[in-house]
Amino acid sequence: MLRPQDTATRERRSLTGIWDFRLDGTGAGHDARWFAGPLADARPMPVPASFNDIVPDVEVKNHVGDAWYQTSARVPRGWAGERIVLRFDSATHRAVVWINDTEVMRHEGGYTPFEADVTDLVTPGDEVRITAVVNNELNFQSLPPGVVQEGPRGRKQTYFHDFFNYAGIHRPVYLYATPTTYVSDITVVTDFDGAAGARTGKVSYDVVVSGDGSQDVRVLLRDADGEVVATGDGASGELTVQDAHLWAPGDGYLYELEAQVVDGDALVDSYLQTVGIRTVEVRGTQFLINGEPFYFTGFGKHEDQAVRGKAHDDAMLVHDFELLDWIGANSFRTSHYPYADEVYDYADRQGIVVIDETSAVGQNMGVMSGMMGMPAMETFSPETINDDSREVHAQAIRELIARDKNHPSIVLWSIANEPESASDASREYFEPLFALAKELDTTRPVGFVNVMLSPFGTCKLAEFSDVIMLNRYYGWYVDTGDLEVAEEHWRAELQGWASLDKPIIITEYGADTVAGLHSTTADPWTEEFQSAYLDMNHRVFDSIDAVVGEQVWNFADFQTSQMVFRVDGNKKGAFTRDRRPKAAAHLLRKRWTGKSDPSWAGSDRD
Ligand code: BDP
Repeated sequence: MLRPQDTATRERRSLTGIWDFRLDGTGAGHDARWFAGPLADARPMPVPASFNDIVPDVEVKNHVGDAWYQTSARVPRGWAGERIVLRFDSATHRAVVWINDTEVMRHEGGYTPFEADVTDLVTPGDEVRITAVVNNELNFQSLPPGVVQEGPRGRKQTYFHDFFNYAGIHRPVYLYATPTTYVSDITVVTDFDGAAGARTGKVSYDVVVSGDGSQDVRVLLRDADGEVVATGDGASGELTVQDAHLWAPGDGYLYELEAQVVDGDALVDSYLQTVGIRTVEVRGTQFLINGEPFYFTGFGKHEDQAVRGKAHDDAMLVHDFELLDWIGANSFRTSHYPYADEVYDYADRQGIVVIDETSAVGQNMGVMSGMMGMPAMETFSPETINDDSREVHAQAIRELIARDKNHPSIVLWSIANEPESASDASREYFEPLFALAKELDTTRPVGFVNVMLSPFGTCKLAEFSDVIMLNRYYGWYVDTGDLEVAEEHWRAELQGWASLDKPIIITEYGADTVAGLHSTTADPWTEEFQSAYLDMNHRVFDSIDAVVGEQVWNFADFQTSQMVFRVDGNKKGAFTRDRRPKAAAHLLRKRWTGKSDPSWAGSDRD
C-alpha cells in the first residue's frame, strides 16, 4: 500500500486537527449507530494523539474498550472524476470507519496503515462526516497480547509488555485523490558492481498499475540534484546507474524513482519513490552493509512522550535524530512495533540504520505474569496464543514488509521481541512466521529478539534467525548490583552464542536510573551505576568478535503501566523522557564518537 502523495497527478488533504471524541466502555455506540449523526456528548480530542494523557482523568487514561472519533471534511471540488481514498496511517489497536452512514473499513493492529476507496460515497465539493471507533483492548489474539479482567471498578486491561497501552489515532489521517488508473505498488531492490570510483548501481523495480486505463509504465531515476540518471520502459526492469552514490550508514544519499503511467504522450499517474542503493548481507559472524562490516551503535527506542503519548510529532522526530547524531548512534530498533512512516523516511535521509520490528511483544507468560499477579499460563496453547493469533501475527508481518520494504535504512526484520522461545510449542508457532518473512523479502535478514529466560543452549528459535539478537540484563535483573559477577556470567553466556557462527547484536542492555540520583559507591538506580553497568557490558562485548552491535535500552525514559518496580515509568533511558542527558549519555558519546569535550563549550559539528 503506497503512501498518499502530492504529485503532478495526485493530491492529498490532511485531516489532522481537533476531532470530536467520546469514550464508550460498554460498546453501546455500535447498536446506537453513533456514526449515523453528529457524535453526542463529545469532547475535543487532537488527532494525532494518544487520548490517554490529554485529559487529567483516570477514566480516560485507563479506559478499556471503544473510543469514538468524528470529524467532517470537505472533499476538494477539483477531485471530480478522480479516485478518492480515505486513509489512516494507524489506529491503535483496531478500528471501524464510516463515511457518513456507510461502513468503509475495519482494521486489526495498531501500527500499520489502512485505507478504503470511497469514490462512490463522496461528492467533490461536498462535506462528509468521518467516524472511527477505535478499540484498545488486548487479548490473546491481538498483537501485542493482553487480558481484560473484570475488577471491582469495571474492566481492567492487563498486558505482558513494559510500555503503557497508549491508544487512539496516533498518526495522520488523509483524504487523497489519484487518477482512476494509478500506480498501486512499487518494489525496489538495489545492488551494485565495482568499487568506489567506478561503481555501477543496479535498481530493479516492479510497478503495479491498477484500474482500467493504459497500463504502460515509464520510470525515471533522478539523483539528489534532480538530474535524470536512468530511464526505463515497462512495469518491471533493471536500471543501471553509472558512478552510483551508495546509501550508507551516515550517508543517506537518495535517488528518486518516478513511476509514471502513460497513455501515449499523456501522463496518467506519477508516483515518487525514494531509492537508496545499498546491499545487506550476513556472512559468518559479520553483518555487511555494502560489503563492509557494520557495527550497530544506538538504542531500542519507543514512540513515547509526555501529553501526546505515542503520537507522531515532527519536532520530536528531528530532535531525537539530532540527539542520535550527538551521541554517535548509527542505528536504532523500532522496539516494539512499527513506527510512523515519517520516522523511516527521516532515517533514510539521515543515514540511520533501522531494525524494524512487529508489535509481537509480550508473547511470554513467564516474564510478566508473575509480576502482574496472574496465574501461571502456557504462552502457546489453544486457550492462549494459538493458531488464530499466529494468523494475526502473519498478517502483521505482511503489512510491515508491504509498508516498509523500500526503505534503505531498514536492514533487518525483527518478527518478535522476547517471545517464549524454549518450548516446542514456540518453535511450532514461529517456524512458519520466519518462513513467511523470508519469502516476502529475500533481500534482508530476518530475526527475533531473544529473552534472558531462554539463554544459550535452550533457545529453539535461534536456528531460524539470521542474526542473534539478545536482550540481557546481567547486573540489573540478575546479579543485581554485582557487576563483577555479572561480567563473568554475561561473558560465559555470550561465548556460547558466539559459537553459533552468526552475528550477534545486543538489542537491549540497561539499568533503571533516576536522573539526579548519585552515590559514591555506584548503587543501582544512580547515574554512577548506569555508567558502571554500561562500561561492564562494553568490556564483555569488546572481548567477543561475533558481537556486531550494541543498542542500549532505552534511548529515553518512557511510560509504562503501574507496577511497583516502575517509578513513573521505565527509567533506563540514556536521556530522560524530556530528552535531557544522564551521565551515561556522555559515556556513550565518548565511546561512540571519541568526543569527550563538552559539547556545550561550542558547536562540535564538523
Ligand atoms: C525487556 C523488554 C523491554 C523492557 C525491558 C525492561 O524487551 O520492553 O522495557 O526489558 O525491563 O524485557 O526495562
